[in-house]
Amino acid sequence: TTQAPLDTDPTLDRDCTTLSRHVLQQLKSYDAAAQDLSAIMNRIALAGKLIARQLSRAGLMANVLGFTGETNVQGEDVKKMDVFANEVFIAVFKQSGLVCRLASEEMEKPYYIPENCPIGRYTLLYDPIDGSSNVDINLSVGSIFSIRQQEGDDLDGEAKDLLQAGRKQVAAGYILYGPSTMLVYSIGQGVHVFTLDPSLGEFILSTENLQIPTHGPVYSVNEGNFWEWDEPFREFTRYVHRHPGYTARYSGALVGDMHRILMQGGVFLYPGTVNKPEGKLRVLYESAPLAFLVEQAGGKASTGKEPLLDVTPTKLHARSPLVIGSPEDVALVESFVNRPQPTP
Ligand code: P6P
Repeated sequence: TTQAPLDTDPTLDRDCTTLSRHVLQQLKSYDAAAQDLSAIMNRIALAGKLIARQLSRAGLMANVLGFTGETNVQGEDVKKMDVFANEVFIAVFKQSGLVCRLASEEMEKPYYIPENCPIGRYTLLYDPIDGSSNVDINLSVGSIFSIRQQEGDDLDGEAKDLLQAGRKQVAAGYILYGPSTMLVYSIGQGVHVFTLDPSLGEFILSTENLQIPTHGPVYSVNEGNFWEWDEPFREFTRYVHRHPGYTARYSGALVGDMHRILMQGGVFLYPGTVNKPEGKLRVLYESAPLAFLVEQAGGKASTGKEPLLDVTPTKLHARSPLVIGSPEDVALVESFVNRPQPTP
């Protein structure tokens, strides 16, 4: 991990690395593909700034807090902020000519941008506001994004070409709306953290080549579901209860819980349950982008049984169990899952 010099103070006109410049530096190229990716990351940063601004005023504006009264394709109650954030991503990409489709948790089918968008452009998969129930109690929430190369012409509108394993992602990351707004991304060359400087309206590089600790003290899981889990996950939880080196942290919002694990080490789990063996988190725009990022930071991500990035979803909103974080801690969870189970 390379901590950007603390004296990087833009007002002193020192060398502050912006996101678009960083992407081009990473790619060591200024060709069209590099320019496109840099421009896409810039658009994502713009979406993040617009969402951060709306969140900062949530308590003061009627159309930000609370529910819309509708339910989304997942059957979940839709928050006003979910709708706003989803529309922000569409708006910032609509005229960009950079992406051909956007697919999100809030839309049953992808949003198409047919004009000036030849085959071979990009597709954006995203969760516009993950953990939106935290908005009403002023706790951290996040946006998660995954960028893929569009393949095929998808005439039937079923977006089957999106049903690819996570290893095919071109870029992925998240925006964390916390005490400060941070954008964490990777284009396959390490993980880099940008902090929004509101006085500049720019995301400035704050940590380059972030590496997750090989082991950490945090385990992050909703133990309220304990009795619905398969036995191996219960066994893992009993193990950490008995070992003083672990501490439980769980905010109910994936991005904040994931960022803690990335910075301090440990493991986040959302196991399957008896009623929902595939778990709750969606592969394409929650687990896979985070798995891409964590592997780039030297961590691991799996379903408990197989690497998460090898999972090929069968439908747009497919879910999978998730075990993600420090390599040693993910391996510990997997050791419980892969133990020979006593025959019933
Ligand atoms: P539970 C938020 O709804 C979310 O999708 C993730 O952000 C979070 O990790 C998870 O669900 C929380 O789910 O069942 O623990 O409330």
